[in-house]
Amino acid sequence: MWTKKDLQQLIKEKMSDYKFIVVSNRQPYGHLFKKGKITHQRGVGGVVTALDPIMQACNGIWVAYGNQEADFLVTDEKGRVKVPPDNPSYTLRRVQLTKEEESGYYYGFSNEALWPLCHMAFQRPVFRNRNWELYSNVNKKFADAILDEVGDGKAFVFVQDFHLALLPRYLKEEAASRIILAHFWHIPWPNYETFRICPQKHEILEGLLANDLLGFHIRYHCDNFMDVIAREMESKIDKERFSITKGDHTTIVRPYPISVDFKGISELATSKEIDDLMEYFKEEYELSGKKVLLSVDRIDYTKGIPERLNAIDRFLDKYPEFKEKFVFLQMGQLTRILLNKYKRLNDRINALVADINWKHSKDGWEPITFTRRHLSLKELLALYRLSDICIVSSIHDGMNLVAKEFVSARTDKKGVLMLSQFTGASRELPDAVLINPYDVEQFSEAIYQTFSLSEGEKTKRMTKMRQVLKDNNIYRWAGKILSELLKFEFKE
Ligand code: GDG
Repeated sequence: MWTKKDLQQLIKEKMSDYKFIVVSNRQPYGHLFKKGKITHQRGVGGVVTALDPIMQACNGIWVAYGNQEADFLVTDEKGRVKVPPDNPSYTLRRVQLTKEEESGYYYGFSNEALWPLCHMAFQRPVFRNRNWELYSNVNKKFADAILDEVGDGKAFVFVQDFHLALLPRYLKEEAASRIILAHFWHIPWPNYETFRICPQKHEILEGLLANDLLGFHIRYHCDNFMDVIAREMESKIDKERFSITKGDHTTIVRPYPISVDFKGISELATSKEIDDLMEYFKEEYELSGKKVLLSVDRIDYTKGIPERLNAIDRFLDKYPEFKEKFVFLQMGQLTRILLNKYKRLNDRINALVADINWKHSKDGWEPITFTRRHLSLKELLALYRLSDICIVSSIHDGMNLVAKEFVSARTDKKGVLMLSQFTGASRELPDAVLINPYDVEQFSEAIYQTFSLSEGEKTKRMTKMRQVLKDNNIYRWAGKILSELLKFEFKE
């Protein structure tokens, strides 16, 4: 089993002669104002959890977009600041973007073009030339910052996600012999029929083929990528090694299912503070004596929120005897709200919740409680622990970490996970109750069946899922990628 220590050891032993640079859109720490004073906040999510300890162990450099209000008040003239702020041990180099750059690169090309293109969620991608220009410029800005950090030395660079598809090529064009590159694509990779509509498809593929190692969550996304390359690019594909050679450069393509800090979550979830928070939520949401169904997502059209609400509606149509017996808590954080599609989705969810609650309400009881706010990690864990059923109904999701966090938090081996078959996580967690969010009949029947599972069956399923996540934790994800990356040798 991989641990935080194993990872730190690996990096210390093998990386000492070289620089190690992580690149992502989102930064591991942000600086902001609170009551007039500058304070800091740690980024959430698996990538920060896994890579922050590595960076601390190897004195690395993390390059990311500085998007918080006080970010550049604490850096040097190059945008550098030592982090973690409470125990400085590595360098965060912030890239500064103008409002226009943020709009075109982040909201525009990343989230209006690539996000819907890769998710195949029946949302039409929008390709605007100006957004593409800004996406390319920002990728160059990231490349300049990295090249400045590499200087005359040699570096292993680990790039995150779809915001930075062109970056690998820009780096290799300038310093091919001094940089070894891995890139992890956190969202699905679509099939050829879908990808071919992208006007900038060749530039994107060329960008990604500059990597030495390219990772996706699951084999299916690797297969899709290889197939797109076979049809779009002049290259040599080795299906046994899972590699692509274009010119004199070879890229290895591999699946690495991302995960969560199973041990860390398990321990935190059983603390006294979480018990107190559970009591607080039970009172706040009037949960006593009722079964609790829970969903936690960013409000995004890929997460299948309307589909889930419709399934609850259908379930109550068919089984009205469940009225007053449960509460469905939908926790949702607003994201990308500047984009019209997200505004419309939010309006649609509000309307659906109002309609369904009106239709099924009884003696002051309403089936859905919709809360739109950011939760602290501890609040999140308390909600995972107090719920009977956690529903993840994405219509497409690279992995889905909510599902894995829920299982990790259930040290009591109780609770049932209902999981969309279109999430990467469903490949590793067949003991969840699998659902098709497009099929309202199947989905609503699955809710009924989940209510009827025996305690023994629930424990059996949860025990199996916990074993899977214990072995396949976030440190394994990072360890596997970095071990592979370290096999590459610098060209003389
Ligand atoms: C992308 C891919 C892939 C949510 N609300 C709160 C909160 N969260 C946290 C969850 C979870 C994370 O956000 C969401 O992760 P997901 O994996 O579910 O989804 P995406 O954001 O779409 O992530 C996805 C992932 O990248 C990693 O590769 O799994 O498929 O789409 O950790 O807990 N956390 C807190 N408060 C909230 O209110 N603290």
